[in-house]
Amino acid sequence: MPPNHWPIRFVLAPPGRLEQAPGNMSLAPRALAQLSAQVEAIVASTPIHDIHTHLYDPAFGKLLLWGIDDLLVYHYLVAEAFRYLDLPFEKFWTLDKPRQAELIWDALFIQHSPISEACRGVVTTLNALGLDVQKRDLPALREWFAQWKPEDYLNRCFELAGVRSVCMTNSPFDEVERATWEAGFVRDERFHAALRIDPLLLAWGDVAPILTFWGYTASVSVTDRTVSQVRRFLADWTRKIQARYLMVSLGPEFDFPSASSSARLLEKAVLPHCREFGLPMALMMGVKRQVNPQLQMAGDGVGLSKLGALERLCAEFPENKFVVTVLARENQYELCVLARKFRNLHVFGCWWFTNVPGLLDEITRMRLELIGLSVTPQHSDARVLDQLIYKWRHSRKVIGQVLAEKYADLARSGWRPSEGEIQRDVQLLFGGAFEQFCER
Ligand code: FIX
Ligand code: ZN
Repeated sequence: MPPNHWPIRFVLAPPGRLEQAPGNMSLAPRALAQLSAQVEAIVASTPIHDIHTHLYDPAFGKLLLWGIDDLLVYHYLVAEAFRYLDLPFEKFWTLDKPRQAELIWDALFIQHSPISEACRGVVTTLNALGLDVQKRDLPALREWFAQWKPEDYLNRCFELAGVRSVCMTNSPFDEVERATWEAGFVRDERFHAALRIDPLLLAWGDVAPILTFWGYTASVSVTDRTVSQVRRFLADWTRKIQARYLMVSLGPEFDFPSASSSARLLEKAVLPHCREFGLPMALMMGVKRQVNPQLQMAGDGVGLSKLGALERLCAEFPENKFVVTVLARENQYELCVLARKFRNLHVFGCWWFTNVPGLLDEITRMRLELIGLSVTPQHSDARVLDQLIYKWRHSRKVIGQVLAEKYADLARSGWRPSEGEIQRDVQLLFGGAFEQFCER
């Protein structure tokens, strides 16, 4: 059930009341300020469908992370804390979660001001929840969180973030997650499923015997029989979880066409499966996994993707839909240009290291200028429920400012958007364009 009210209510200026400067078509500064306030208010209050998160339906129990300790041990903060900590990596990983959280709190919030985006996010979140961050009192914060029941807290976070629904990341290769799907449960309709298939495409040599063990007899060489077994596996899991799309993250080395098992399985099994079920294939391109394995989940980096591979996929498989984000800043422009060429390509999100205000501003601006409203400028990638609050508050702010400038430019050219038109456009940016793309 979506929350029945949103945290921020605005009184919007009635449409058609923007003032024109006398004697020409340009708007008076007061009218421009009014327009900008109207746009930012609509952006701040439009409910969001968050198309990629690592959050779980509450039925998954402990897999749904929330609370101060989980906020603090977020891998973005682990990487930042090690900039200051002298502790050996191995020692850190032997500590329990509360102790790790204390070390991170001390390094990033007490010994230094929490300036970085991920640190500021914790502060924004606590502040939005009504906690006094000024006290810098971790035990008091822990006590406050301990009073909550997960289901009430879930509603509170969705409400404060203005999120109507989220897409999970669901891996049949995760033993804990798999057991819950196998056992069955009553779905919370706010949580949509996405079938994540990284191991299948990226570690086929290890996965073939696992599929065989699960009853899908597959060999390491990509034979016709193997392809049909992989398709049967994908079909079973797509139905079981009611997947809205399939998804993989790819390293900079990914190429297409290629003799690699990734490229061959994608072409022969995954894309035909997506066509059969009418589902998009999401590609998250440009992650260099485990650049520093000592950092564990915090140890992944970035590399430049070969977008020629994506160009060929879009061109050769017009019946497939691709939903794509790229991690490298240097790939963003090429991706936008590709989206102008291929309507089976939907661009989404400022992923991970690009989810910082400066890059979100730059990338959102470029996307709006090149592909208009046929884009999903942001997803949260939240791993901890409470992060929905800051990730969306911060993103809404930047997206609102960029959009307000774009409407102001239009208004200066004589095109004044009505309130309804702005609402329609913002709904597209916050999940509507993605939903329309999926239905095409
Ligand atoms: O591959 C992904 O979905 C990434 O988002 C994650 O692997 C990454 O750890 C992350 O949380 C980035 O925001
Ligand atoms: Zn992710």
